[in-house]
Formats: sequence, structure tokens, C-alpha cells
Amino acid sequence: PAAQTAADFRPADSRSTDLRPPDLRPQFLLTGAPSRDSQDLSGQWTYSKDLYRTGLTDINGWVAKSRMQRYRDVDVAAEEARATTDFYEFDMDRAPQVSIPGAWNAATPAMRHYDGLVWFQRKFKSPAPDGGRAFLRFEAVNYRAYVYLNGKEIGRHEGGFTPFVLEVTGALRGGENRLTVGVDSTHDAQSIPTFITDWDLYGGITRPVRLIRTPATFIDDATLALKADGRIAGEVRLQGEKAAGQRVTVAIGTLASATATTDANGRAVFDIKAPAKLERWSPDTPVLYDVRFAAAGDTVSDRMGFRTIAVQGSQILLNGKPLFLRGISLHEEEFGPNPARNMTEQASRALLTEIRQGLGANYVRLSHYPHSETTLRLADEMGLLVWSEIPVYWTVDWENPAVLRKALAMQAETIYRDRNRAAVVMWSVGNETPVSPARTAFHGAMADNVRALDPTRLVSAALLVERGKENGEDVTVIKDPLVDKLDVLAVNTYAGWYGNDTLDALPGLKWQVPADRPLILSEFGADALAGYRNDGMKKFTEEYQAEYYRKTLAMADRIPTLRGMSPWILKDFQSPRREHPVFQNGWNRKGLVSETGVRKQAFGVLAEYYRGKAAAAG
Ligand code: GCB
Repeated sequence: PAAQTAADFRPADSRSTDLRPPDLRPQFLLTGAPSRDSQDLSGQWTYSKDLYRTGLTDINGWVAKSRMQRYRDVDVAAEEARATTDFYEFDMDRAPQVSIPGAWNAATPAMRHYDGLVWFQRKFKSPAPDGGRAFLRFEAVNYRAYVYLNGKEIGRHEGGFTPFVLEVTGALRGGENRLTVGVDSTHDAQSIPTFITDWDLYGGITRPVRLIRTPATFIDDATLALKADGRIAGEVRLQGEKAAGQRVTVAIGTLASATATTDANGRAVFDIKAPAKLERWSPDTPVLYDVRFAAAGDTVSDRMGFRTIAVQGSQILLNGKPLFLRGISLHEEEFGPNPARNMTEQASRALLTEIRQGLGANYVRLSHYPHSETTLRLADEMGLLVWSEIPVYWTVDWENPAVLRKALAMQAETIYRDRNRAAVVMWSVGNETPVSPARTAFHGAMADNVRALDPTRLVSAALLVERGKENGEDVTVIKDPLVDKLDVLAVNTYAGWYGNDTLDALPGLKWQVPADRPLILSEFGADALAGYRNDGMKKFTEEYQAEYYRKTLAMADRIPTLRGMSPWILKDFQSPRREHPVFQNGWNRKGLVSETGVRKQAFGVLAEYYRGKAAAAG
């Protein structure tokens, strides 16, 4: 082979490449995707492991004319039958199969701890484009995606929990098409999150993939929101040659309709008086309306709720009324011993029903990343308020502007995806990040970005608390300059689990927090192995966890500005950090229910507390 330099060995997937437009708005949103005709590409895909990344690496033509490039549009069996001198070291058509969507970790025991590149392929039939446009919409690929259609690179994406849309109008064939996706699950010091978390980094195409066709000029984005002043603000964006000067109509059920005309950029804005009969969305009255947007012969629709959320002094106001957030934290893991992070509607409904009905909650913290679109829509339908966050968790590379750009883009993708969901009331800009000037500037930029993108919701972050002395007394305080950027203060507190406090000391712990700001306990929790009982008040027993809840709730009751909580966590979840061979075996055991859904004693403690709170609220 020809001489090779170090640069020649650099994989094609250079990690610093930022492919997003500078204003952070993804090139295509297709906000109305669920209402469009589409071809669901879920089902059996074939896959091929590629730990050495040979399929992506073309070392000076040295990978022997792509003998290993899995994305090639080649029928290997047919080539072999022709007995040429060429040969291949892959065959995506005869590779093993896996069900998509779903993480590969649950596919076979051998794939359980695989962390690297895997190629996926699916063939599908399609009519030829007929003057319209065609897009692939991926709801989530964890963590990096390299997408090829019929051997041609279509695009890439970084970030494991947000959707991306790639245009395939020019690459789509009438008849059979070969879609190949390289998925790289590895995380590093510059990824979000980094390689250090407390959950399993499921790899793969974890959410649905759809082929969507639109007219040549189409509605790319359409949103409405009820503002504090009682008016409904809206925005519609068209894309395509005829996007400018189009008449756009919007209808909210049969209650109201309005029209506007797009500007030179294809953008139209609405400012509609809220109809007198409009029922406000709330957990008790999760009323949704059919909203229809039409322009240039294209139509999209959505089911939307209308409500306001605001902060006044230390109160959180929903539709103008004070609110206590009776919540729980949730990871995206379905019930069962071998989750694949496959949030079918059934799986999501089971989790949210346990929260809404079982616990009597009105709120869920969707941690630590944007959950599936299915879950967000069910929260709207079932009446669960939502805290949403992106995985700026523990630590990221605070000093690195490219990483900040990544975080802002991820935040933007989340907000554009979910801003039509009434359930979402809070955007969080971080979880438990140690205070430093660079970190605070990073989160500050995120908070500003969120407010610019969505002025109708609250901004928060899960902060760390400190213990200090005040007049000789032990106090819990928040010493974090980030509080200036937040509407709602949120803290994670683990006194009585981590640290040296006895459970009996908890109710007496004094909190010194700002009097003019709402506070929520974004986390507290203790591990318990379901069924481990009657062994005194030992850690990991159900009794210890239940008593920890009683004492922590007694402590919480003495914080005058407390407006809600989302204890850690609904269900036991897989985490490679947790390797106690008797109690954990790869599971974080802070769930109120086990991995298979068995309720622990603490479940009843929290449910009873929430019944009391709900009764007091009337
Ligand atoms: C935390 C983290 C959460 C962990 C939890 C724990 O503070 O935010 O991701 O899983 O503690 O179990 O320690």
C-alpha cells in the first residue's frame, strides 16, 4: 500500500465536526411528523459489529476498495456467486437480526456490554419521488449516527435522545432501497453525557425511524402556546421554493381559527385572542384540542393543551393557581428484567399509570435526557406535568466552546420537539454539576438559550446542596451563583443515605434557602432490594428505605418554600456503577418498585404522603 501518515489513519468520523447551522435550529424539523403519512421502518433489521471501526475508516484506499464498508450498496451473495477476484468481509443481507427500535444491549448476552460501532441495515420498497420531497426522521439514535441510503452518505447526527431529519429526495429509488446506519455508542470527555454516568448507556436505534413524504413546499414547523396575558402566540414555518407569501390558516378545534401570511423566509406568526370557551389543561383536566395548520396545499395537525405556568414569589402557578408538584423521577426503562429502552406506548403507559394512579402524582421528572415522544404525548393525555432535561450531567467539558455548542443544539432539538406539549412546564439546564466559574458560565448560556427559544416555560437545574454552620447550628444551604438564572430552585439531597446522618437526625436538619423563590427536591432516595426485609434497620432493606422516606418527608415539611419533589426514582434501573453482588448486580436499587414492577414498602409511604397533599390542596 501507499505510504500512510498519521492523518490517513484518522477515522472519517472526526469528532469535532459540527454539522449544525449556526442558529442551532435544525435544518428540518417536521414538527407535524406524527400527523403525516409515513412509512414506519420499524421491524427486523440486520446488524454487524464493528469494534475496530473498519466500516468507517478508509485508510488511503487501504481498506482494499471497501471490502469492509458495510454501507455499500452491494449484494454480496450475488457477487460471490459470480466468483470474481473481489471478496467481502461483511454481508449485511445475511447478518443476524435485531428488532428496531430498541437498544442492542438486550439483543443477545454477547451484546450486553458491547460499546462501540454497530452497523444496521434494512431494505424497504418505495415509490419513486413524484415532484415532492422525502425525508428520513429518526426519533433517537444513541449516540452518533452515520446514515447511508443506497450506498450514499445522507448525513450524521450526534446526541442520543433527540430527533433528526435528513432529506433523501435525491437518493431514494423507486423500488427497493437499502438503508444503512452506523451507530457509535461510545462516549468520551467531549460527549454529552460524558462516559461517566449512573445509568446504562444503551446503544442503537432506540426509537422509531420513518420515511416521510411532503409536497415540494411544506410546513416544517408549527407551534402554538398560551401566554400569561391570555393570548395564544403561534408560529408556522414553511420550506420550499414557494414558501414566501403563502396564506397560512390555523384552527383550534371548532373554537377558533386565524390566518396569516408568510414572510420572505416562509415564516408566519399568530397572535390570537384565546376563545372564551377554551378549557385550560391541567393534571385534573387534561383537555386536548385538535389543532390544524394548513398552507400551500400541505396540512399538519396536533393534539394540544393550553395552560400557563409561572412563578410568583415562592409560588409556582398553574393557570394562575398555586401548585404543589407531587412527583417522581423516571429513567427511560420499561418494566422487565432485560429492558431494551424500547418505549412502546404500552410500556410507557404502564410506567406513567403507576405514577399517576399508583402514587397519586401530578408530576414526573424525566431524567436525565429527553424521553420518547410517546411518553411526552401520554403525559399530555394523562395529565402529568413534566420536567425535561438534557444530559449535562455531573461533568462535561465546561471550557470547550464546541461542547457548549453541542449542548445548546441538543437543548434546541428538545425544545423544538416538545414545545407543543402542555405537560412540559420546566426545562432543566443541568444535574449535579460541581460549581466553578466555567461551569456556571456554561449553564448560564444554556439558560439564556432556553429563554430565547421558549419564553413560556420555567427554567431550573438540579443543584447540589452544602452543609455549613450558621450561628453554631448545622444548616443546609445552596451556595451556587447559578440560582440567579433560575425560576425554580431544585436540589438533590441524600442525607441519610450517602453521608453520616442518622435517619433520626433528618427531620431536625435546618434549611436556609431564599425565601422569595420556589424550591423543589429534584432528588432524594435510598437503595432497597425488593423482598429484603426483617433484618433490622440495615441499609438495602425495604424497611430502611421506607423509614428514610418518612424522615426525609418530615424534613421536607419544614422547608417553607418547598413547592414539590421528584424522589429518586420510580423503578430500579440498570447501571454499571452498581456492582454489589448481593444487593445490586448491575442495578441501582433506589426504585420504589423493582425492575419487574414489585412495589417496595416506601412506595406506600410516598403514595400516602401524596394523598395527604392532594387532599390539602382540595
Ligand atoms: C444522583 C444522580 C442520579 C443517581 C443518584 C444515585 O444524584 O443525579 O443520576 O442515580 O444520585 O443513585 O446516587
